[in-house]
Amino acid sequence: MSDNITPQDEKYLRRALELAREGVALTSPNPCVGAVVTDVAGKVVGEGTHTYEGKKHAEVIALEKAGGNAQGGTLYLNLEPCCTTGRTAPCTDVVIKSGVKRVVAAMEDPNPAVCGKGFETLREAGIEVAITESALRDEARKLNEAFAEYIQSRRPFVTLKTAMTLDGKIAPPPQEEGGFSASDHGPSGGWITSDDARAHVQQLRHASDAIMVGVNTVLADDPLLTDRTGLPRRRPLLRIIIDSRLRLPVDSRIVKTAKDDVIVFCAMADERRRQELEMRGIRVEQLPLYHFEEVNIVGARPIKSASGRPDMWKLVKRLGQMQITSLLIEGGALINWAALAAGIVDKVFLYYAPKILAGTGAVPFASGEGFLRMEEAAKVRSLTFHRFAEDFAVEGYLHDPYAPHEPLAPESRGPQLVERD
Ligand code: AOF
Ligand code: ZN
Repeated sequence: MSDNITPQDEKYLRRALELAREGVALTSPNPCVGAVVTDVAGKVVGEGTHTYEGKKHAEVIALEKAGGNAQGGTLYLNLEPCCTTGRTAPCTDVVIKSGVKRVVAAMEDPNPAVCGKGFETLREAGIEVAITESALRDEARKLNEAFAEYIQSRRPFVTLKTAMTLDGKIAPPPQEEGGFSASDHGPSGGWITSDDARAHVQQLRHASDAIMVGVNTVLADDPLLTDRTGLPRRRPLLRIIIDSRLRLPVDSRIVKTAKDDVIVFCAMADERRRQELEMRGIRVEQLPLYHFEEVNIVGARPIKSASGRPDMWKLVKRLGQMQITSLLIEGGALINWAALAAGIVDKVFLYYAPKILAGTGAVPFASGEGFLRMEEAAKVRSLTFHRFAEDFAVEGYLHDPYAPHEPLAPESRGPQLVERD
């Protein structure tokens, strides 16, 4: 798009991206945006980071700080300036009035209302616009991938996170029934991955609006599912339990620590159980079941075995209504399969410890029927490898959040639904 980007431009763009990152967990449902303004001599005269509560967009904050010094200068941004009126007036007006002669950005705004029109407005006003093609563009796109999904489809960007052994087991064979012993010692079978890998999971939680597990995970591990980074966040991490028959124990750590941040999705709400949970500040919602017979999607073949399970598409739609832009699924095996089978997973973050559990009794990464033919397997693209002490992780995409897509149309997610007899 633009090759007239100097090393100095890259330096200030990098700074804008750094400022944008300071907004993680403070901007949702808006994007993370950072801005830097330099004067005619190339000296920094203003910086800004957007936060949802602060309302003002990053470029407006930075230009206000720069004042008259912006005249003839350059504005650096990780995201295209908006040209629309939302909670604030169009930023393009403010940019034009500021007198900057150049705008350097890392990417287009995926918001269909902006999407190139912001740059166009600036060009029409005689401002030079440069968009980087360097690795900074990829970094910028990754930073706002949840926003990209949400603003186009009004549903959250879904990341499936699992820690497992090299042979794909998430736990040793389950222990006998008998309730959990609430402990701080980690999951029933012991931690799989190292402290370093688990600290990284906290970063994923920090950057997410919601976290979700199946009730079996609560029964087995009694997790807290909180963001323990200690970093500020605008809204508490919403803790979601998929619990068809409301088996969530009232003495679980999740229930005991609930503060308007726990929601249980059930299929059949036993009135007494519902009241027990609601009395403890937990929201209980009924989630429609997926009915094999009712599905009639052209081009996609529904999964018979998913019939009678919570409808994952209705779930993400509901979360979208709650302005949840990102959802982290943390297991277990049944939920992982339900999410993969439904095709709601956008990205996987799979942590591997150099251990082998073996055995048919150990819990696999995803249970259920699985995809029965190699050509049906979920394809994971654009892989990134991470190293955490002796562990490693693979990050990869099942769907591209930047690909233009229809709002909430499962049929546009590809043939991940497979008919079986
Ligand atoms: C932000 N912060 O720094 C920039 C944004 O409702 P509004 O007025 O806050 O507008 C939100 C839209 O503005 C958002 O969807 C995105 O397209 C654009 N840019 N948003 O929250 C910012 N630059
Ligand atoms: Zn704006």
